[in-house]
Amino acid sequence: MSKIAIMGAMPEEVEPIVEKLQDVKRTVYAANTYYEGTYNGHDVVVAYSKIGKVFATLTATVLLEKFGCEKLLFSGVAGAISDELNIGDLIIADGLCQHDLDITAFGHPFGYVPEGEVCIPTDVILRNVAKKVAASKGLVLKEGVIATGDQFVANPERKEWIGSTFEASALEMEGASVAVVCSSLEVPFFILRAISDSADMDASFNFDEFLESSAKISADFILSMVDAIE
Ligand code: 4EH
Repeated sequence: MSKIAIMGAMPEEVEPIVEKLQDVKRTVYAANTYYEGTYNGHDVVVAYSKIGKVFATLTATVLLEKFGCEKLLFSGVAGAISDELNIGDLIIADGLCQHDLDITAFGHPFGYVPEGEVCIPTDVILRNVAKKVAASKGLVLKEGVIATGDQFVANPERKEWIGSTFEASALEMEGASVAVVCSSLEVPFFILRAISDSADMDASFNFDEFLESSAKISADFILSMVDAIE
């Protein structure tokens, strides 16, 4: 059985997972804390990165390169773009893009830099595991592009622009970093988010109210996925 990394950005996103681990060993490395343990016999390493693309890149890299994880599952919350996503709904990323990456002055599309790609696809096998788990629990899983950027979006115009430019269904601040690290190192990865807000004028208010409950919905699903892998 392979060693699985489970990553979030905020403490609230990983606490429901860390509290279910057995034989936990805590390691401080690169100014962050990593929790190695087992979940129903599966070896896992859990960490939250802190918020944003740079911290997420660091943590994903450490999980793969120092701890030797062979798969990475991200659990957390997101702002909805699609009208079909309500607070508490789960969405899995089929691909991730960086909505704040802009060298359009040189004629490139938004989100693109040379030798990169606008949208990085997630692992199809892990997506299929998620669909099986959802079916067995009678849960609805939405699937779509998730847009990442170093901004908490609380602005209807910005949200619409991200939605139309990248055909994105939801947005957050870490997923594309994980995608860049994992695809570069050829490690299968999966990004799950439960909706905490709609990235509009009420976003910060809704976020504060629903962070904990939505983070828990995502975390519970990720733990069921660990059971279903291999
Ligand atoms: O890790 C960051 C958190 C918000 S910033 C990205 N996460 C939550 C997802 C997310 C999100 N991202 C961008 C949920 N809703 C979002 C939105 N825009 N509307 C944060 C939150 N609380 C305290 C400090 N920073």
